[in-house]
Amino acid sequence: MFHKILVANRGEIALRVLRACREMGIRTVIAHSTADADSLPVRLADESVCIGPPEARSSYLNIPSIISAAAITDSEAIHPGYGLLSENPAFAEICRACGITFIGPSPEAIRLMGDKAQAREMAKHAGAPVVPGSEGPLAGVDEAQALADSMGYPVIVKAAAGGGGRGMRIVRRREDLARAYATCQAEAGAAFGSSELYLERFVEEARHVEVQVLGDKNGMRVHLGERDCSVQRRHQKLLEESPAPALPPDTRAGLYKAALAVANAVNYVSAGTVEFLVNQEGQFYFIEMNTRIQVEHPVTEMITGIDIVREQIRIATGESLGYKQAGVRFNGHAIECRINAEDPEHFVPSPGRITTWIAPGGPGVRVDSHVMAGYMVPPHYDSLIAKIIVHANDRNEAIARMHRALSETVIEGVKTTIPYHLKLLADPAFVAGESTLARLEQNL
Ligand code: MV4
Repeated sequence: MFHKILVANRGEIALRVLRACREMGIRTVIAHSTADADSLPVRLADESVCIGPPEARSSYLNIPSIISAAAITDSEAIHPGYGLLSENPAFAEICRACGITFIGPSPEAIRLMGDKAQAREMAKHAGAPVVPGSEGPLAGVDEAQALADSMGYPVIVKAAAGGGGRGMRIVRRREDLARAYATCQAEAGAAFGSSELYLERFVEEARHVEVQVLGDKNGMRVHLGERDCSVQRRHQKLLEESPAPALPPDTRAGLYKAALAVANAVNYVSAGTVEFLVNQEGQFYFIEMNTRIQVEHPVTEMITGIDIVREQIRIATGESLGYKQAGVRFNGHAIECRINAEDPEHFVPSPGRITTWIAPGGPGVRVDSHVMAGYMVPPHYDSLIAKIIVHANDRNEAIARMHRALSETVIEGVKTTIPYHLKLLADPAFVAGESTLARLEQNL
């Protein structure tokens, strides 16, 4: 087992990784920016190294600084958390070249899945259903036009280097395709340094359902069930739950089989998430694979009792999973609400000082947060300040428990998304388990 791990992240996920290390008897180092010098993760880590100014580009994304911090502290491994450098194949390669273990999948798997057009081909060959669409990247607008005409509208044009909702355009009419193609191409080139595009039939009223997988270095792979993440706004997830409500049993079984087929096809090691769209008929389609720990991992931990961060660390050292699929048991229902320092109506960031912080507690409530009273929410990073996760026997009990937990939470000094969540939990369509991607954006 590792003796010392460097955490190359901030906020609640940095704290989450530190907690796993503590329980495993592993010493910790946190690499942090000047803006986070007084943060809880810095206080709780055994050692800390300041790696640069507030702007992520100069600190949390500064590879030479982070590698130097690992070298001077004798850290054997780096946990990248989510976002930042977590899905950067060059960073994983540099770690490898420097003799530091990157806690995550291989650079090859990250690179392959980072090219969404290639990932789609990969999934198709592995036998996972994909949305009807282009084969690999599009050669040009003429190919896009011909394909869309033959498949029918609406279609969605996506950047191969995008993902997570970035760099995509829905096209509902033939006459809008050429323009959408051109803007998408220009945006992709500017944002990702690659203007490759691919095209899919647009799946209307879909649900976003993802399957958590774990793979060890001996080729053992299991799934940890699914999460429904259909409650989103502008591609930002707001609430996630497991199991997915109202999923037909054969759809669920098909999702698990497809997710494992994709993971097996790339010899996937560590924790990963295979994303699908599920339509109103229960048909499902692979869309992307995320090669990192995800924000919403706690809902899976609550229903399986498996500490996913601990598993990532164990797997990185070469340990075997030590259980088979039948050894993974699912219990009850879990819901996570993301609490952002944002205006709940318009979702614009609301940075500033938190004057009052009363966290919820009691049976079945988990709070993952780096926040405390007096904490200054910096304007430089994403606005997630807490994740409130509840676990209960069934979905209705979990909804009631979440309502109770949010009602006892007091956060003053910044605006938060709590009022949005309280409204959502009382929404009849949500309670009925009928939330789909588009509908919620319209209704709430
Ligand atoms: C789609 C789709 C419908 N059809 N692909 C956006 C995030 C990324 N992971 C995939 N995304 C989508 N891909 C096809 N072929 C719908 C989404 C989607 C979405 C679309 C419109 C409005 C909100 C959305 C939220 C999540 C996903």
